[in-house]
Order: sequence, then structure tokens, then C-alpha cells
Amino acid sequence: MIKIDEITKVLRNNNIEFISGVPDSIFKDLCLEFENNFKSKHIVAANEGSSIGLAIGYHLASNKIPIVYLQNSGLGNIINPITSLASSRVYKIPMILIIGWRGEIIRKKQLTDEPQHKDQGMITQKMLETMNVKYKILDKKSNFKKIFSNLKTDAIKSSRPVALLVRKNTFDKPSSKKKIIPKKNNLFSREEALLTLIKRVPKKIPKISTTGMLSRELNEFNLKNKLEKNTFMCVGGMGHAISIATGVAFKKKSKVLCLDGDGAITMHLGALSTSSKINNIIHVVFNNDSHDSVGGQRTASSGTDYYKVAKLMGYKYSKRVKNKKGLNSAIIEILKNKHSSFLEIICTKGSRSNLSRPKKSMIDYKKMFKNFLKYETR
Ligand SMILES: Cc1ncc(C[n+]2csc(CCOP(=O)(O)OP(=O)(O)O)c2C)c(N)n1
Repeated sequence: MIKIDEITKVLRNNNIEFISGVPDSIFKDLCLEFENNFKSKHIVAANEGSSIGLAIGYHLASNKIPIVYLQNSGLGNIINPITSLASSRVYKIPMILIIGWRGEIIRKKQLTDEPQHKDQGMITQKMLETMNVKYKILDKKSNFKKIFSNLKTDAIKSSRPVALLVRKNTFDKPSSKKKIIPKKNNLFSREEALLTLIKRVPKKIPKISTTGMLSRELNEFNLKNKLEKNTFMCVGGMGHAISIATGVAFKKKSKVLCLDGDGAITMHLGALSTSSKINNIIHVVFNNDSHDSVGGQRTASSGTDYYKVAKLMGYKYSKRVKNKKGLNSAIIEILKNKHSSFLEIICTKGSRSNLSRPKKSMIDYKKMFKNFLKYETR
């Protein structure tokens, strides 16, 4: 395995002074290392496309090579700024992308991974080739120093984005590990907050849950209570749960509940300008001040008062709660009111280590949900 310390040493020796991205579990320790030891050189972005914009700006101002890191799920978010700005037919901006390869293919075989990573894992190389981004695969046996130096030379010579495609289990743990987010005492965990809320929500209300652990926690509750049918888990498409909920609410008369994360809401914050106009939307954000599901790294919007932002973006009702009592009374108000509602729940990061994964096929979940919404299923 490649030691995290070796990566950071190589980056320092190559005078890398700009790193931006959205974290990924494949290199969670590396992201934490950027956070801890590259503080002034590191920007967590709202979404991966935004990282490309930041990198372009940095290059224009410094003539140096920026680094952008992302999970391959974020490739969709970077296509536009790469192909229409950084590409060799437009502004020719050199940069190095470090891409975590979920659903990776080894010797033409796909490794077992979650359903949302299967297609993306399969087309990742093709996407890079189509975007004219030269890439090298990095695994635990690679010589990082050599590969990085060659890629950097290539980025400079050809003046375009190049990439490192990183396999699972490539990186070792860092030698020193620091906690980056102070523990918030007396707050409930995301799961405790979720269970407190969900027990008060009538069963007839459709739920759309965000990408990551929250959906797994909800799925466990649903299984125990025979409620799987009223939930659509937004397992991929991070940041789009609220738009999906808005689409459902647009068609349905009942209230529709979106269970969101602070990282996810930040990724496509503009969607709130649409959702806030739909009266039957209940938008709940579990704010644990982190990308908890991929390692607990800070979000770009760390410290934001989401309930204030939501109000400014048009939600008629908007509140922040920090405990059971506040949450219980807010949900009673929300279920009574006739307008779009937003609730920010402050909670701690972390999840149970024995949390199960959804076991049915995504098609089965979809069919159940569509039946629940009283649509015909195919
Ligand atoms: C476009 C995209 N980028 C990155 C990821 C990887 N990813 C999955 S869950 C997650 C963190 C979500 O954070 P948040 O919404 O705050 O929820 P939490 O995990 O803290 O509950 C990330 C970054 C992804 N799935 N899709």
C-alpha cells in the first residue's frame, strides 16, 4: 500500500499548493490529511464542478498546477467545466485530478460494489477518454512518485487536465491521525434524530432520503416497521434528493418529506429555489457538519445557518432544532402548516458499525414506491 505520508511528501516536493475536492471513502485518510496538514492550500468544494472552477482560477492567478480530488460519481459534475473551459480546445488549463474509482474494473471484471457505483465504475475510463483526459491507474503496488511526476510533466506539456484513477485499498493509514471536528456534546446522533422524527411522521407521507448512511439507517427502521414502500432512497445523485422530492410533491396532494444531509444540500443548493415554492414539501437537513458517510470530512458550507438560507430562498417555515423537545414541537407545527417547511437538525457525526445495507434490488424499491404513490408499475 502507498503511505499517505509518501503522497504528501511527493505533493510538497512538487510544489503543489492548491488542492480542492469533494471527499471520497476510497481516500478518506488522504482527505483528512489535506484538511489537517495542507490547511491554507486546501479548499473543500460544494461540488466537484466547483472544484474545477476553483482550480482554473488558481491556475490563472499562479500559473501553477492545481489538484482536484473526487469520487468517480462526481465525474458528471466536472464534465461541463472540463470540456467547455479547461479542455485543450478552449482555455487549455493544466491540472491533476485524483479520482476514487468505485465500481472498479480489474482485469475486465467489476469488483462488488453498491448498485449506484456499477454503471459509473464501468464507464469511468471511457468518460475520461471521451473527455480527452489522459489518466494513469494507481493501485497499492504503484510507484506514486514516478507516476505523479510523469503526469505533472504531461499536464504542463500538453496544457490540459490529466488524472490518477485510484483503486480501492491503494492508500495506507497516515502516521498521525487528528480529529478535525470538535465533538459536539449533548446533541443527538443523526440516527437518533432520524428515529425521533420519523416516528412522528404519518405513514402515508412519502419519504425521499439522501445519499449515504442516512438512507441505510432509514432502511433499517423501514424493515423493522414494514415501511419500505413509502421511501425512495437517493443512493446516488448526491444533492438531488430534494429535487426528486419536489417532483413527487408537484404531483401529489399529501405532504412529501425529504431527508437531506448538509453536504448534499450544499452540493446543489440552487434547487431550494424550486422546492421552497412547493407548499407540500417538508425539507429536513441533518446537519452533522460533515461528509459523515465517507469519513467525516468538513463540508464546504461548514458553519452555515441552513435554516436562515432556506428562509431567504423562499421556505415559508424554517427552523433549527438541537434536541428532542425542539424536534418534537417543530414536527407538530410542520405537519399542521400549509406551506413549504424547512427544518435543520443539528446532530453529531458517526454511525453504528453494524448498520446494514439495503438488500432488495433498486428496481424492487422503485416498484414499491411507485405502487405506494399509486402509479402503475411496469
Ligand atoms: C456527486 C457525488 N460526489 C461525492 C459522492 C460521495 N459521497 C457519498 S455520501 C457523501 C457525504 C454526504 O454528506 P452529507 O450530505 O453531509 O451526509 P452525511 O454523510 O454527513 O450524513 C459523499 C461525499 C457521491 N456519492 N456523489
